[in-house]
Amino acid sequence: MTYQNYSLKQLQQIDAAHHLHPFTDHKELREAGSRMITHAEGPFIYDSEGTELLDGMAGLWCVNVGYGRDELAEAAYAQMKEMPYYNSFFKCSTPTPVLLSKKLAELAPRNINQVFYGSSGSESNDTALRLVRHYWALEGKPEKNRIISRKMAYHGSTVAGTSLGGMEGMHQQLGGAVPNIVHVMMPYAYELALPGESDDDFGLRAARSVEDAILEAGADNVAAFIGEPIMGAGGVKIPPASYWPEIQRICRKYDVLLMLDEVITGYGRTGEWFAAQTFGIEADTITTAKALTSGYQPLSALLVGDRIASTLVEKGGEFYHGYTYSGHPVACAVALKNIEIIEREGLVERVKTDTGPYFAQMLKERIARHGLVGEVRSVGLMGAIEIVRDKATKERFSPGGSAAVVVRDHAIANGMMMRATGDSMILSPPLIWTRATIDMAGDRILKALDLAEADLRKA
Ligand code: PXG
Repeated sequence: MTYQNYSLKQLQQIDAAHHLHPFTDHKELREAGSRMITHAEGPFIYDSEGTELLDGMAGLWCVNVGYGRDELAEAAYAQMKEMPYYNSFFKCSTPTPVLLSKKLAELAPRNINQVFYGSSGSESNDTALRLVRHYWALEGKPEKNRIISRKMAYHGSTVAGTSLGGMEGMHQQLGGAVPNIVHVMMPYAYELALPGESDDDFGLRAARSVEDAILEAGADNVAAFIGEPIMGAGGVKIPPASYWPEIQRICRKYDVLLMLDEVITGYGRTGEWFAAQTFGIEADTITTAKALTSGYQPLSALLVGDRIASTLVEKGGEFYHGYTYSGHPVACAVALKNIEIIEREGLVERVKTDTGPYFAQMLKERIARHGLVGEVRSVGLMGAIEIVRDKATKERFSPGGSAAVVVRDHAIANGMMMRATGDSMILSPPLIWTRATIDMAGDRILKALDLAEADLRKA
């Protein structure tokens, strides 16, 4: 790389002149200049000025084995030398996606034994949407094609991903969504439970909004329900324990397929390989991406349950769908090595029995006591801190969620990279975090909260 020949200022100018960024207000970016992340090691990222930041977001929910893994670079290099690319169309295959598929079938819940590859979570959700509608058409029920999703869901940024998702701002910029997708309430008790309603009662009520949507459309018109086991980009919204079993019951009762989006929760984040296992959900499709390669290569895998797969194989003929890079050999080689590392280092088990509980304890015993914090919540190494003006009444500073941005900016200035979404501060760190890393994160977050409180209460 020759970027060292450029000053930060020059890079920022070129960035502003030529590079349109995802989810970015470009006018603001041009005024501020982008932060140039230039290297990373273990749990830390570094910017061009040498500033060290503890990466509380594992990149963007993906770098589960942490940075600087030579083994992953070597796996990519070896595969590129041997065979950089060949497609998996037209009855061809290459060995790495074959072996990865076997591995994923072993790790996935028992009813899942087939994999369809893409290069992003959005692509694989597009595949999932097409597949479930195609399934019902093949079963002679083409009208059974409505999908039920949830407000605030994030399922990606393509037209299909945005349509499946429930982000209002994204829909406003879409100019017409994929038809026949409806959105029901999210299972977020802290904000939506009625006074006196228990979390479990609220969870049942939230699940029954899915039943209401099925009854309204008629079960013969509903193909599937799609949901993230824990809503990620929507603010790490963890459903009450009653929610998923009730969703499962409703889907079975009305013969509605269950699509899980585990792009964030897959590959160890919740202390099991998949959150389907954490919550005991039996799904017909599971979308995965991100941590499949720990972000070292773009790769997604739609895990397809036996019910859909057998219809596709037996009745489907040719499925007119696929991507040039479906089953890309280099990405699949990196995924295989990444899974080997996760297994060898026992990272999933460690999240379940050690770091996950310790992370929860840090949030509960240190962060939740802070005057700005209305609620903390976590499963495994995925958590959120809710910022409020008043702990007792849950009053927010302002409706737009600008208070969390103040906290985030102080966090970054104090060596802690984390996200703000609405008034939720988000944590989704690499699974290599130890108790010591969690302590360090706790110190930095507390400092950021103190500084933010001084700003926010003064304003
Ligand atoms: N489903 C879920 C649950 C996701 O979180 C996607 C699908 C789409 O994946 P791709 O690979 O197409 O981006 C995601 C992605 C954020 C943020 O701000 C979250 C995602 C992507 C970008 C930003 O939290 N999740």
